[in-house]
Amino acid sequence: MVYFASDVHLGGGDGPTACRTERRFLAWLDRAAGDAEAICLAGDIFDFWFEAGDRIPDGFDRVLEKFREVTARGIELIFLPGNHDMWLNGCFERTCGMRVCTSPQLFEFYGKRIFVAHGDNMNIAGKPFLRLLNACFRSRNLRRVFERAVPYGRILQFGRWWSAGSRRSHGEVKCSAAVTEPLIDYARRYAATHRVDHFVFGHMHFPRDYRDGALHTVHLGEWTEDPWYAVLNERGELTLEKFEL
Ligand SMILES: [Mn+2]
Repeated sequence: MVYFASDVHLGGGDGPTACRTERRFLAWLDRAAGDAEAICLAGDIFDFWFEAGDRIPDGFDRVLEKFREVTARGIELIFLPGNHDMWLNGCFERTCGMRVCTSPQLFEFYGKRIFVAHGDNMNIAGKPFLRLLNACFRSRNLRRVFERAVPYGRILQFGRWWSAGSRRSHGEVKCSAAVTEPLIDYARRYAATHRVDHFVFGHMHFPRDYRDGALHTVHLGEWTEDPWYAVLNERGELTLEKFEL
């Protein structure tokens, strides 16, 4: 089996919410590890993650320990950064044995081709402001300047504030399946020139299993509300499921 989750937003929300999300995520990883060949984490696993040198945000020891446990069992653990956790510096590979993919990926499992992307920068070709913002966010040089100019504690403080605001604004517009349409359009165009059996996207915080002819897109939900995930079975069928503890 291959499992997919995104938008867990660990550390997000108020104290009790963050505790519940962590508890669910650890339990889900345990359950998935029972029969997983691979587990693919498609971004925004953390509400805010920023590594500066070898400094990492505190409060995630249990999660990192669980990642180590999973990879020690020989399960491939793949991480595709999202817009809340793209500032990596090797911790996940070095200390947890994970594989990090910084761009959308086309995986092959059980003879099926699965396109996985967080989904935050897919349809920005005609949007200059978003392109600029995206380039700034991902620029190594700007990040280095920022790291030198701002104490690490302040970066985390700022990031947590920004993440909370970003989640709130997301929350206000997410109530309809329409938010997933741009990603479905992207998938349709991509599938016109590539063989893909299933698409898996995160980012929109709206769980949806969409089929149109041969096109199949699965949109993962957001975990501070309900823990949605997708699973690919050995027959190559991909389904969207809700995790029940
Ligand atoms: Mn998210």
